Amino acid sequence: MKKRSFSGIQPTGKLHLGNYLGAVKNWVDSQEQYDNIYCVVNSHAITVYHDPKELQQRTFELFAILLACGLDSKYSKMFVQSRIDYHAALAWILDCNIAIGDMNRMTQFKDKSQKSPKNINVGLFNYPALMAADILLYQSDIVQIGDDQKQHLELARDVAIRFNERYGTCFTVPEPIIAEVGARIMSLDNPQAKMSKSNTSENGIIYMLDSKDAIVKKVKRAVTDSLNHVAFDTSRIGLYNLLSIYECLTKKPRDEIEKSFTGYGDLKIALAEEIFRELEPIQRKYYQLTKDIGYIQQLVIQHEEYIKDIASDTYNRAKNLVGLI
Ligand code: AQP
Repeated sequence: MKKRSFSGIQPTGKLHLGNYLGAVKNWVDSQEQYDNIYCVVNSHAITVYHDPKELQQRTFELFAILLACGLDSKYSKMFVQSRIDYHAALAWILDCNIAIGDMNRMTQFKDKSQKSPKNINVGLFNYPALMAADILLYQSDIVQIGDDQKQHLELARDVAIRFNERYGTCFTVPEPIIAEVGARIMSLDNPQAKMSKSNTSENGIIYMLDSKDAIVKKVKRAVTDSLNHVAFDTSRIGLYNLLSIYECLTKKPRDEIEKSFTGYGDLKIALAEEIFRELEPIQRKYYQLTKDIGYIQQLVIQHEEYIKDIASDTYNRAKNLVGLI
C-alpha cells in the first residue's frame, strides 16, 4: 500500500518560487509514489488581515495554479479546507491536548506577530493546532514541507503521540519530508529573510505568474556581495540563495555549476532564463485553466465526499476516545 502524503498551502497571497521549490514541485514530482491529499488551507489565511472578496478569489486562483504546476487528480485528491468542518472541530480536541508552553515556543507566531503587531489574534496563535488537525485527520504518513514548517510539524507529531498514549491509538504519527535543496528560498533583496507571500518588498519575490522581464529585473537586482567569485558558500547568503535556486531547477552537480560561471553577471542571466523556462509552461496552463472558472469550481468539490469520509472517521474516533457524545 502506498504511503499517504498530505500537505497544505495558504491562499494568503500570490504563489511564489519559494512555495514552489520548497513544497509544490516536490508534491508534483512525487505524486505517483504516494497516495496524496493536498489542501488549499484557506481557514489559516484568515489569521492575518485579509479582504474577504480577495480571499475567495485567491482560493480559486491558488487551486488553479496548483493544477497548472502539475498536480493531477488521477494521483492527488485536492480540496479546500473550509469546506470540511472536521478540521476546526478536531483542532479544538487537539487544543485541549497541547501544553501552552509548547505553543509559546512557535517561532512563526513570533515572526508574524512582529510583522503585524496590530493584528495578533488567537487564531494566529492557534495556527499550529489547526495545522496538526489538517494533517492528523487524514492519517498522513508523510508531510512534504519547506524548512519553515518543521517546528509546526514537530508539534503535530507530539500531540499525536500524546493523544494516542493517553486515550488509545487514533492518529498516524506523520514524518516530515524536507527537500535537501530548496527547503528555504530566501528573499532576493533581503537574503536574511525567507521569500514569503507576506514580504513587504515585491522585489525580493519571484511570483509564479511573473513575466520574463520582471524575473530578469528582480534577479539582476538580487543582493549578492562584492567578491564576484561563484561558489556554494553558506556564509555568502545572497549568492548561496541564487545558486540553490539554480541547482534546484537544473539538478546539475554543484562543482559543475561553480565552473560554468565567470562572475555574478552571467550567473544571474542564466538563472533568470532557467526560472522562466520552468514557469512559462505553468503560466500558459494557468491562463488556459482560468478561462473556465466553472471548471475550477467543479474540481474544488470533486473529491469532497472521499475527503469527508476519511476526516469524519478520524474525527469521530477522536471524539469518542475523549468521551464526547
Ligand atoms: N521561502 C520558502 N522556501 C521554501 N519553502 C517555502 N514555503 C514557504 N516559503 C518558502 C513552503 O511552502 C509551503 C506552503 O506555505 P504556506 O502558504 O502554507 O505558508 P508559509 O510557509 O507561511 O508561506 P509564505 O509564503 O511565507 O506565506 P505567508 O507569508 O502567508 O506566511 C510550506 O510547505 C512552506 O514550508
